[in-house]
Amino acid sequence: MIHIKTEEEIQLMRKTCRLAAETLLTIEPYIKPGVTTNRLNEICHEFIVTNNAYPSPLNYRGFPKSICSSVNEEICHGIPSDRKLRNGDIVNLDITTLLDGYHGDTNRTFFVGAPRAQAKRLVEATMEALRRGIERVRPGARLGDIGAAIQGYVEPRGFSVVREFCGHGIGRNFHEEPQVLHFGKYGDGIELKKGMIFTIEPMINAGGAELRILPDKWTAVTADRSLSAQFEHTILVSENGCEVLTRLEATPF
Ligand code: EYF
Ligand code: CO
Ligand code: CO
Repeated sequence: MIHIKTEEEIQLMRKTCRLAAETLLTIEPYIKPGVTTNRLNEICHEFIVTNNAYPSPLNYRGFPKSICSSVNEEICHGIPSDRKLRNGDIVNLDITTLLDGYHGDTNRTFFVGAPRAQAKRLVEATMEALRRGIERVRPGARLGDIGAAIQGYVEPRGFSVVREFCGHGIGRNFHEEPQVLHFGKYGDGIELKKGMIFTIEPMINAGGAELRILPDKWTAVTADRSLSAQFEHTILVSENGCEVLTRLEATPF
């Protein structure tokens, strides 16, 4: 069952989503060659708990850290570690906050130092794919419209859409119905209704779509070890369109 949020719940979702977005903004200046992903995890953890919230990934289904950090060929659910980021890497930081009983979820892929041309193309295409998915969200549209817009943008550019992970409803639970696929056909799937809240979080690979899970049992990587990028927002279906709850005025996307 898809939960339609009340006005009171929407207010609480706005607060937790703003905090998740502010965490991403706060961490950005620390993303430099030489920093470890453990240090980025610590800074995000401190910021979240200082704001009276809890980092939702920590202990979620046994996940050991407060954020996910996925570098280069890592698609998602990378575990922060003592790995030092290097000039030319790309790193996705995925932040989810639990504030006053509600979860807000957002992520973005950052350049570490100077990006290589292929990484820049992939990251910019992934950001644009999310923007095109969001553009489809309004009452009366279908879930398939979102996936079709994303797939239709990235595949002609030679990139591929990861199939195994999807966006999700969110609210009192980190993961709720519906599942939001990042591929599909226009007109397919359930109809979007005012008051639904879900994430869109396309994972786009520079090579093939296939993935492997590393022996740590969490980290998904591209099977061909090509680069992978991701961006995520939490979205409210509003009267005439949508409200991107994790977008800040200061954030360029
Ligand atoms: C097979 C986890 C469970 N799952 C999802 C648990 O929606 C997310 N990000 O946008 C999201 C974040 C995390 C997450 C962090 C930990 N988990 C990971 C991998 C497999 C799995 O169960
Ligand atoms: Co996320
Ligand atoms: Co998510």
